[in-house]
Amino acid sequence: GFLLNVLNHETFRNGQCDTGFIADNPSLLNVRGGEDKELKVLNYIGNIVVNETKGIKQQFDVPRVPQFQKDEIKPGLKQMLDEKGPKEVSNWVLNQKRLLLTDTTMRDAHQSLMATRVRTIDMEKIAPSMSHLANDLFSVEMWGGATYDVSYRFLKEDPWERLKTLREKMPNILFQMLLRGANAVGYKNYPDNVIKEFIKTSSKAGIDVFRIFDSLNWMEGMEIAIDEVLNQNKIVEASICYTGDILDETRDKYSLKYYVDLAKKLEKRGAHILAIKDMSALLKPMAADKLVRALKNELAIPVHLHTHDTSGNGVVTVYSAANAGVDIVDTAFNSMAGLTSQPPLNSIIAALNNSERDTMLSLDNMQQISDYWEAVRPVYQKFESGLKTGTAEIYKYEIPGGQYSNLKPQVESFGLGNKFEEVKEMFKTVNGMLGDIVKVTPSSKAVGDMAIFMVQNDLNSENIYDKARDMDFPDSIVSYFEGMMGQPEGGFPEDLSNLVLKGKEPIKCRPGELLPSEDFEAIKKMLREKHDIDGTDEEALSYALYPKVFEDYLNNLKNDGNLRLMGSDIFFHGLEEGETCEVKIAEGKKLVIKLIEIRNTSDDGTKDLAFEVNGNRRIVTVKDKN
Ligand code: 3PY
Ligand code: ZN
Repeated sequence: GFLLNVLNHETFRNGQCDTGFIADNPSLLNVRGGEDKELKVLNYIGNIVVNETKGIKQQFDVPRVPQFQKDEIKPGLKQMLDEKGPKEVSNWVLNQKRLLLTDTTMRDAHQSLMATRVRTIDMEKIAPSMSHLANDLFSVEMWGGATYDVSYRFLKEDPWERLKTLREKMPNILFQMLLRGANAVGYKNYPDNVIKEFIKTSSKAGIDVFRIFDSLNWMEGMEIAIDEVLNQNKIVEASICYTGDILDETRDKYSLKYYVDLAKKLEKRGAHILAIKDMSALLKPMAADKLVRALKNELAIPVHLHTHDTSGNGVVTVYSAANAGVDIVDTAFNSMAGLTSQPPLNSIIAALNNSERDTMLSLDNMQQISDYWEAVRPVYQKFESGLKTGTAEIYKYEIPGGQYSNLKPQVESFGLGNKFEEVKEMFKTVNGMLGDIVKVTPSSKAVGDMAIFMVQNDLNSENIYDKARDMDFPDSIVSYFEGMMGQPEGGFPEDLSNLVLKGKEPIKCRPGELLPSEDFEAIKKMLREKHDIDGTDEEALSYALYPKVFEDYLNNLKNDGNLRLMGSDIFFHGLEEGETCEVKIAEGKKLVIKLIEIRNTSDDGTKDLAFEVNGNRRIVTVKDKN
């Protein structure tokens, strides 16, 4: 086995093998070669124990999966959509008196609370219960936004597998995703054929409702996506991204009229539902009343409110919108709600009981699902932002919920850990320098990157024009000024544009018109030859969207094996001495693993760990990186 491993190794076949080769590739010592899933699992756990937890582990409760009567799954809105099409669903929504709810727990809630780290395994366990107990939800938002990238990059799992697994286990509820218009699920514009292929393939895999937005509220940035969702006969939920404050008459760039005009354009273009996307929780309760009434007056399609609870005013905003006639609102199960996440689903159900907008959802059923997530959440503690209360400062800073939980670690990663306050202040300053723009992925990332850059280099809105003349700006802000994120309301400020672009001309058209089409057949061929995978539509798309992230993921799979069925407590926290766990390595295949002993570090900087696996003793040697 060992020799075969060596002979088959790419480096060896390429003739680049030297004496350090085997030491650098300890996986070659897996006597059962690539098939030794068992050793891969032990290596993975060993590395977490030695290099992250040092063997210290908090105990976690086992989340209780709610019970339900195992009767037939009731057909839901998903069946209505499949049988009768999107218009019928949108008309049905308009005819409801009750307030309809979307649950965002599997997407925005964890994106905004714990940096998007929730793994598929924790979602799929609760999915059948959702299908039985929560089938009166309007939809479940469970895909898109940052989940696609994070899934590959940090969780080492396949987002397509997540989508298809959940689809199978929740066949009656509408699946909703967040699509960043021409930026798809990425941070830059992609060629038109990538956007179309992405929508086609994700429709096939199970997405029903596409919430489409443009990070600058630029109509042209949404059109390709809208047309393709229409083409697929799925629900187009087109968004107006809310910024500023329509109640503040001194700040009139984003007025009520601005939003209503954009909403009417989107309806005319074919939207089945209009989303108010309040990504930064800036929509105050009275503003929600004003905006929803105006939209309900002017539009013939349902209005779906998306907001966050960062300010602590989220429930009041939802209540106010409900009172003004909003059709659907985004919420998250209580244990995953509040702060930078969505307002709390269970509380809203209770608040509206026996009122005209009674949601008709069962509080008892919903409580059981909330309890499940409450037990899941502590495993992800290390990804939480530390924010403990709502903050009214969000009205000043205008930082999106999904960005807030990421900005702090991002600031820390630049060695500016003590300067989070300065960076937030600078975020506001940069927004002013850009002429007050809509800030949501990716424009919000450009503002955040620029803020960090300015704090890092002691720049301010005055000295920058002189001091930064010869500096290279962050890629995202360069791309913003090049026009590669689209055109902002009111255009680009000239001085800053000249400073950042250093003479380069920005584009005025849609970036998609300039970007050459992606050659999917060539990508598939490359993937088959280089990585020995099937080269499916999904894989080709992942490469087209995130070439490096996807190839790193594929290479990681070869080294670590597929760990997606490993429980998250083990995946993130390993084991402690004496602890036993079960690890599923494939459907129906389980390892019972006990960590017997962590031995001292040897002179060569490695540590031996003694395990017992299904009754057999195994020693694993791990490099101690400390
Ligand atoms: C995303 O684009 O991921 C967002 O959640 C924006 O609000
Ligand atoms: Zn959001």
